Formats: sequence, structure tokens, C-alpha cells
Amino acid sequence: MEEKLLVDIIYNAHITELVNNTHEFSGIAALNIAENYANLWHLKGGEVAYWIQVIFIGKTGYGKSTTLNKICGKELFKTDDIKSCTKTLSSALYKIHDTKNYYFSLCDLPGIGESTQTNNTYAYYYDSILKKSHCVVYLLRADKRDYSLDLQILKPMLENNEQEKKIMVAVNWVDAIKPVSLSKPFQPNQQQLENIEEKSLEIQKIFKVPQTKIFFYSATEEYNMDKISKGIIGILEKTVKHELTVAEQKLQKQAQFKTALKFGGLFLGGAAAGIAGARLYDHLKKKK
Ligand SMILES: Nc1nc2c(ncn2[C@@H]2O[C@H](COP(=O)(O)OP(=O)(O)O)[C@@H](O)[C@H]2O)c(=O)[nH]1
Ligand SMILES: [Mg+2]
Repeated sequence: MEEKLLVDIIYNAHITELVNNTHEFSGIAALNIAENYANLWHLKGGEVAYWIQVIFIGKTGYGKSTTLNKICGKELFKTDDIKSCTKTLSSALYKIHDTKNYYFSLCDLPGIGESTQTNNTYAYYYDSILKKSHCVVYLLRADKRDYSLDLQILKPMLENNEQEKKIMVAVNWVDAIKPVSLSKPFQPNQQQLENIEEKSLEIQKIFKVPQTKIFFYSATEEYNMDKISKGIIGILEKTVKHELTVAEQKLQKQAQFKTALKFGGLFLGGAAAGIAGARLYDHLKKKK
């Protein structure tokens, strides 16, 4: 079927820029992208690109853009953008190969919860987004109790056996949980911690999602941002496994032919990629 997803590329840089700001992402520079349909995107001007995609979904005002900006280390995504009723993805695109069109994409999906006629019509849309993403960060708010829209969007995603492994639930606005803590930098007080625990149980029950997939944080207070990045990496280690396995097979084949290809070269990337790449790679080998 013809791919109808459109991406607005709002920023383009090399992966080292992202890694310099979010160290947890160092292994991403080492990802080897399979040139298959799931990873394929068409660039303006007819060029094709292959990319690993992380997408942020959540109701307007929950902090998607703020979170993405913290990860990127720049104000790339407009915050408080209430009128973003387009259904277009906005992407910050980071190049992870010197010659090939291989990228890592951080994507913002605006517009959720602004239209009343939504959901059945968009079920197909969300499904195709899921298929084209390797990690879905679904945002909730720690200080809100209305899950009706999230039940319509997130729950079906979690019930999809093929796609469920891609999803993590990021619960933002932890600082706004009662009773509000006055400490600077923000640290939750004892009662907040208890309320976070209660909230976690509630989310586990409502969405039938395991605790290991739920991450509490605050984007503005920069509390637990590292947990979010590590959560993303944890998911990519599973969902991009195919690509890494293919890379490993290639490596073995080439070793048989006694080519002088260096390990680091096969796994792409600059100097930073080597160690982190090997780590990710070892980790996956151990899992087998
Ligand atoms: N108190 C608090 N405010 C936040 C937090 N995260 C985002 N915000 C604020 O929420 C508003 C909407 O954020 P934005 O990133 O535009 O949400 P988006 O619509 O999901 O992209 C902005 O004014 C942010 O400063 C948070 O963790 N705590
Ligand atoms: Mg936004």
C-alpha cells in the first residue's frame, strides 16, 4: 500500500550533536539501518532515506515539545503551540552515516485531542505511524485524571501484539503532583513519592501496562530526563534488533572472506560510536 505519512523536517544535524547533549544516546550512532520498507522515507526532491524513528504522542499541553527540546538541547519544537491541528509529523533528523542516507529521527505528533470527530478515522493513521516507528513515547500527565482519549488511542496500541514492544508510557508534570514540593532543583517529597506510586498502580490497571514501561519525570524541572532517554534506548535495543542482527551476519560473512573491514567501520559513525556501539552489540549478543 502507498505510504501516506508526511514528515515535516524541522531540523537537520549530525548525530554527534544529539549525543553531546543526551549521552544516553551514544549507542544510536552505531545503529546499522536495514534498507527495508519499514525504515524507508521519501525526501523532497525524490531522494530516499532510511531512518530509525522515535515518536512522541500525547494530548496537547502534556509537554511533548518541551521534552523533545530537552533531549535535543535546543528549542527546536514550538511549545504552547495550541493551534497545531495539522496531523503532520515534525522531525528533528540526525544523520548517522557519512555517505548513506541513514538517520535517527525524533518526531513530534501534534494535534491529538483537538478534534472531536477523531478516533475511528485515525485508528488507521496511528497504526501506520506505529509501523513506521521503532519507539513510541506516549505522554501522560501525572496531575491529570482524565484518560478517556488515551484509552481510545494508547490502549489499542498496547493491545497490538506486534507493536506493543515499541511503546513506553512517559508520565510528565511530576512536579505538579500534590502536595507541591518547594525544593530547587526539584525533588519529590515523601508524599509526592507515595502519590506517584499510587498513580503508577492506577496507570498499570487502566492500561494493562507493566510497571517497567512507565516512567515518571518532569520536562521543565529536568527531573528523571535520563530515565526517559534510557527508556528509549531500552526499547530500541529490542526493536532495532533485526537491524543489528543483519549487521552481525554481514560482519561474520566478511570475516570469512577475510576482508580487512574494520569493526567500527561496519557499524558506522564517528569516534564516539565505537565503544557505545560495541556495548549495545555485546548486550544483544548476550541476550541471544
Ligand atoms: N509544571 C510543568 N510544566 C510543564 C512540564 N512539561 C511541560 N510543561 C509546560 O506545559 C506547556 C505545554 O508544553 P508543550 O511542550 O508545548 O506541550 P505539547 O503540546 O505536548 O507539545 C508549556 O508551557 C510547558 O512549559 C512539566 O513537567 N511541569
Ligand atoms: Mg507541541
